[in-house]
Amino acid sequence: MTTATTLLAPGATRVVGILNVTPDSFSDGGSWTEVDVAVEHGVRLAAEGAALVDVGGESTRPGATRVDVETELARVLPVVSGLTERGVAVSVDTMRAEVARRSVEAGAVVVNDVSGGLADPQMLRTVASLGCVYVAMHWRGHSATMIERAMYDDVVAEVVDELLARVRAAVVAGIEPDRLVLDPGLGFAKNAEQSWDVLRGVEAIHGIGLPVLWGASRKGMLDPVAPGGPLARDDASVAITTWLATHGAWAVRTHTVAPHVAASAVASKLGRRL
Ligand code: PMM
Repeated sequence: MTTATTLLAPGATRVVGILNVTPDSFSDGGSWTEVDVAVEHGVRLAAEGAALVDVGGESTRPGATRVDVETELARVLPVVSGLTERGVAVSVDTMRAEVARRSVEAGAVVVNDVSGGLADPQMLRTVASLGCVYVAMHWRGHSATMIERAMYDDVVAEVVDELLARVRAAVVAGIEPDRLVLDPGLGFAKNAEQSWDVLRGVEAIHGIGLPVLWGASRKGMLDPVAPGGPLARDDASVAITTWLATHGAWAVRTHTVAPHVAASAVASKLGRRL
C-alpha cells in the first residue's frame, strides 16, 4: 500500500501519470471522459511504473473557465474509487477543499492543488485534517487571468519566495512539513521563457529543502524545441525529465510514463548533482 512515508522516501525520481477526466484539457482533453476508459488508462499508467495517477476534473489551461463543484465531483470521484479498487495510488488534482476531502475519503493519498491553497480558503485546514500528502504549486491566479500575472523581476527568486509563503501558510493550518511537496508551476502565470528560467533555476527550487514535483509534459514552453503541437512534445518532455531527475526532483507529472521511468532510472545510475 502506498503511504506518505513510502511515497516521500528518498529514491529515484517518481513518475506521476496524468489522467485528466475533462473535455477540454490542452493535450488529452476528451480522451478519458468515460469512467471505465479512464480507469483502464490509469491502471495502464500504473503498470508502466507511475508511482501515482493524478486525476483531474477541471482544466487549468490558460483561458479555461471554471466548472462547478458538482461537475468536478461527478467527473473525479468514480475514477478515484475505480482506481483505488484496482490498487492504484491516486492523487487528486483539485483546487477545491470539498473535492479534496471527498476524493481522499474515496481513496486518494495525495491532494495536488495547483493554487497552493490560494483558491479555496478551506483547502489547507481540510488537508491538515485529512492527513494526506499535499502538493502546493506556485500560482498567482485562475486561468482567466494568469497570463497578465506573468510579471517578474527575478522569476526564480520570486517563485521561491512565493512557495515559501505557501509552506508557512500550510504549516500554520496544521499540515505537517513531512507531508508537503512543492511545485514551481511551469506555465502557470509564466510565459515560455520564464518557465525555462525556472527550469534553469532547479537548484534554487530544490534548495528550499522539500520534495519537488515538476510538470513540463507537453506544455507550450516546449514548442520552440519541439514544434508541432502538444503530441509532438513527448520526446522533449522526456529530455526534461532526465535533467530534473539528475538534479534530484522528487517527481515529474507526465502524460506518458514508461519513457520517463527510463529517464529517471538513467539519472539514478549516473548519480545526482544534489
Ligand atoms: N499542470 C497542469 C495541471 N496540474 N499540477 C501540478 N502539480 N503541476 C503542474 O504543472 C500541473 C498540474 C496542466 O497540465 P495538464 O492539462 O496537462 O494536466
